[in-house]
Amino acid sequence: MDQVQKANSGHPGMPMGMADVATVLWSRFVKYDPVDPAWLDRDRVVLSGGHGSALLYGVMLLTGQGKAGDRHLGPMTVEDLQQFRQWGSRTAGHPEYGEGPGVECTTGPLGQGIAMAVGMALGEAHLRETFGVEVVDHRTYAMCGDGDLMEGVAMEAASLAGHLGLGRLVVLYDDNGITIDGGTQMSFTEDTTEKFRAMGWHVVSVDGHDIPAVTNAIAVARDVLDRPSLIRCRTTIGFGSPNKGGKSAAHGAPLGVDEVRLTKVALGLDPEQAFFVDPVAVALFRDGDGARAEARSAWNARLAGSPQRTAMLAQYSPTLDLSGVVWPAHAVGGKLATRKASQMAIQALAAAVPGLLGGSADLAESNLTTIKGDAEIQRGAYGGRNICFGVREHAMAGVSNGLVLHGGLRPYCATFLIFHDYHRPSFRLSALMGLPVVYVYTHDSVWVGEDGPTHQPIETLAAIRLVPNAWLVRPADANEANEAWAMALERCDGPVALALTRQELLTLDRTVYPPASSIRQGAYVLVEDAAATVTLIASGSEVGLALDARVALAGEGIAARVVNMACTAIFDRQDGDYKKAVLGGLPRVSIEAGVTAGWERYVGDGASVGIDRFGASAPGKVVSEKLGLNVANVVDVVRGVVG
Ligand SMILES: Cc1ncc(C[n+]2csc(CCOP(=O)(O)OP(=O)(O)O)c2C)c(N)n1
Repeated sequence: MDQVQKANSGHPGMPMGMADVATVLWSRFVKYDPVDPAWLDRDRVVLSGGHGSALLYGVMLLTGQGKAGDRHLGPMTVEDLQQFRQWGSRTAGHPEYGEGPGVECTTGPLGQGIAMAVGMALGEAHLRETFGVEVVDHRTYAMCGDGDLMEGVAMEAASLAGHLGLGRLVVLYDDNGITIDGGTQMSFTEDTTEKFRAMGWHVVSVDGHDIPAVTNAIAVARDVLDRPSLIRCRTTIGFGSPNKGGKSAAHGAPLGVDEVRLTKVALGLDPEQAFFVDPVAVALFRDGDGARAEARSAWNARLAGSPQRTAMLAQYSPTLDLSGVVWPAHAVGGKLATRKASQMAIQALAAAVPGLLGGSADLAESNLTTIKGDAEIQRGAYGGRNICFGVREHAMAGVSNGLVLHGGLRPYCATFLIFHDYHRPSFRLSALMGLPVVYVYTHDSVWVGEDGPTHQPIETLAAIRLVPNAWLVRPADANEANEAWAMALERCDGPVALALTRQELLTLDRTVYPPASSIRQGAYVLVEDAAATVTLIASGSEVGLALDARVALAGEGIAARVVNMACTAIFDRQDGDYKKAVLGGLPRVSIEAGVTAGWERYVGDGASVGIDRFGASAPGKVVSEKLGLNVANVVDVVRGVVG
């Protein structure tokens, strides 16, 4: 409460209500190494209700965990707590991944933490089966509130965790009956116990302020290994506060100086002292440090003796060596959908990258993402690399974030491009945390065809490009699809979205055009022409259209250059000279099967051929023709620009 009071901003209620549970959890159960918060075999603890961050920072202070001298993972100090929510501090309003020990992921958007915890538990199960329980032997805990359990993403993830029987996942639910607007009777009255049981979970209910009861519940949950566990901890929000305890008033505003004083008195604390760290509390947390150090050295010894040691440590390396990949070769003149080329690339990569795993939200047959010859991950058999996410796009992305956060794994997840919107909040977190999740988006334009406007992405490419630190790569042919995959797996600091076609694209002749690897610069000049009076800029499937339009324009005496803009985010980062050389000084026309918004940045006073309306149900070729993605329209627009 002192953190929140000093910052004059934040959420005291949940930290005070869950302090008892957190104390039991960390002091009695969580496996961690005090000197190395990044120890591979530590238990993961996710604070899904990120608004309760003050609790996590307080616990970290008491555990004393931290890597000395490390700006990000150095031990939490009282000064850190005093800087709660201030510019440049490690104690942000909501926990931010990499900022401080014990922050396993960024949380705050409710429900995401549950999905990430499921991903971590799945990652642990997979790696345990791969490398053996001697070296992979940890658990995942999550703390959540009513808000988390109301969110759809958490329900998708809980359903998947129940289906998979992730027994080493234990969720501690702060069942305080309070959210911001008041009591949960206003909006959340289902039987959570029965709901989770129906999803295949072990569920118990305890008084969250009864230390022995909480201890027993966690101990029992740890022994239930065939199902995830939900422990409903009945708590009082703002516990100890005489006037605000149990009320939504404690949720999201400082208690106030007077109420802090009254609360301290009620809890038997000295009201004159702020940020008081009770040595008794410190001892409670640190008494077990000797045993913790022993556990860590025993693990070290087991790892040293394990035949899997080299392979395991290699798999945990954040950078991937793709030099051994035997890429599929695509001959000139062939025609291949880039989703099909991606399927071939996945097989090649899976043979060389053991940490690669992933799947689709029930569209594996369309996204073409299955690793052939590898097993499906199912209940009790986690060693395979094909994940059946079911129709759960949102949890799929959250779980993939959790898989990366766990370490040792490079996940991809797949759906139609149009359903990016179904998991955009998790995609945003991939970008915010800098996690290299690969998003495989097929059916990337109105060429989807007969399924109609519900399935035809129009604004989606532009929407993805708006997310900071995300790369959207739209390869123009099969060889560029190989490059796009290589870019995706070589990236270590953020997500890569691959936009791939359902329809076939001509494989470009690289003896005529620059190599496919040129897309690594984001954009490149595909066709230079000294006589040109216009530059056509296209992405993905529209590169072929630009080339066709160039031929037609030549017939009218208009010479055109063609630029392939595969990834605007990477192009934007190139130096000014390169950008100038690519864009050139001529009038410019962009061509992309999506909204024209965003392209003004590249065409300036030029023009954009695109689709600024929803699509229509008809064969793909017909839809794209009717909506102006055809040679005649491009020629018309160019004529308008070059006069
Ligand atoms: C996706 C999302 N929607 C809304 C919010 C805003 N919000 C933060 S906390 C909260 C209420 C959460 O209630 P509960 O989980 O019961 O937390 P408690 O009141 O017990 O602290 C809301 C609506 C959010 N952080 N994330």
